[in-house]
Amino acid sequence: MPETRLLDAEKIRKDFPILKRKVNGKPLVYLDNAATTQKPKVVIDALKHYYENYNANIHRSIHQLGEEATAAYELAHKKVSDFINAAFEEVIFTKSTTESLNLVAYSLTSSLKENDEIAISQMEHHSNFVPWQQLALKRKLKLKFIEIDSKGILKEDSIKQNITKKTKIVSVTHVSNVLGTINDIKKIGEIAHENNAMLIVDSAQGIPHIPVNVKNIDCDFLAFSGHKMLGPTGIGALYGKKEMLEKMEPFLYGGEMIREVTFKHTRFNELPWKFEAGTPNIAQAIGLGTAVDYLKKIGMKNVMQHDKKLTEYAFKRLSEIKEVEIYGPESNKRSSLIAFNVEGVHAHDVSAILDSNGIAIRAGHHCAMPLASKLGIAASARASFYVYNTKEEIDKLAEGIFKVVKIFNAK
Ligand code: C6P
Repeated sequence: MPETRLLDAEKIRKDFPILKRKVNGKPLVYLDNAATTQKPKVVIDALKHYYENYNANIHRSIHQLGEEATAAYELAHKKVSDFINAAFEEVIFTKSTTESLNLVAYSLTSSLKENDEIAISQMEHHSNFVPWQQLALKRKLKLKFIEIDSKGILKEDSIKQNITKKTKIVSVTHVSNVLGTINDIKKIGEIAHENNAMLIVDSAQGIPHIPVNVKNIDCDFLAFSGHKMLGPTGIGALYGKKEMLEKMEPFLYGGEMIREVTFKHTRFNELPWKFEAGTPNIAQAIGLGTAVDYLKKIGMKNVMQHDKKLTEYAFKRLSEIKEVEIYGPESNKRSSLIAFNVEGVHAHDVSAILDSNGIAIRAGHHCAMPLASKLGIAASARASFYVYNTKEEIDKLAEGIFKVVKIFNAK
């Protein structure tokens, strides 16, 4: 299908069985897509079809079912690597972004020495924060933080100050799951590479909404989760440049990741299997491949345009409510989510009242506690959008927030 076709959210909604349900007697308005997205019927069917027709372990059994499962699993690998313009051997399936980032952090441990520096940013999710913090503590490394400005954008001078010749690793989020900020990862990568540091990108909130070409970004590693891009839970991926992955130690040892084992030594398998020890999440991988097909059919440029338009509209509607404080940059500099607070009302109460109206959002620290402390808040409410959301749903969100203001008589 050509990329120029406009995205028809009403038509897309019909592919998602869950969107027909009611919550608290009201039609479900699902605006918690940054936490996880809903699944189209084709993805649900792919899982069912695998279990009902060719459930078997992969890369082991020579029988018919084993051959079919192996072929489907490898096809899913190909679809995901093509989706981000990577080579087949450069994409490792993991269970999530979290596991992907931990894999890199553990596997790079032996290449780091005391006083080496790692630069992350103040807006990182715990998944791209705690692994580096713990690694720094264990190996006596220095962890540096690229600062954000008052609009929630990474400060250019702080990027330059914190990435120096001492820096070995720069690991930043593509899109903040709280501020919505889209970071210029290509530019950060250029600065990292000028200093001989590697760039790791947490694209958990990027890939679902923005066309990603790893060769163009020139990142060394990039992590993402299937469940935030219409795929099942339990499947994620790590892209790594081939030369990097070849040098790296395996993260897990066991079956599948070996070529030969003797009583004395082990020879590891070729990429990407060297990093996929044990029986993988086969059904989930196949489901992710189907989700990628679905997104490609819509066209990622259309996805991005739709999400951008909705976010701009939501930003405008929420900005009209004087009791609402929005965190992060202007709508044209952010991806498809808006975190906010209603004056005098705890975010959990905002969420509970919206839920009673069938509207699902997230409230809390969003697994980014250092960022919350930087913003001077304990929690925020967050609405996040995807391909099946409509302007009418944003209007319902705005009406719901007006109700919150009325109930709490916030000033
Ligand atoms: N953020 C949110 O509601 P996992 O849980 O491994 O699939 O993804 C982790 C992760 C990493 N980085 C970013 C930027 C993320 O947003 C997330 C997941 C969800 O914001 C759940 S905490």
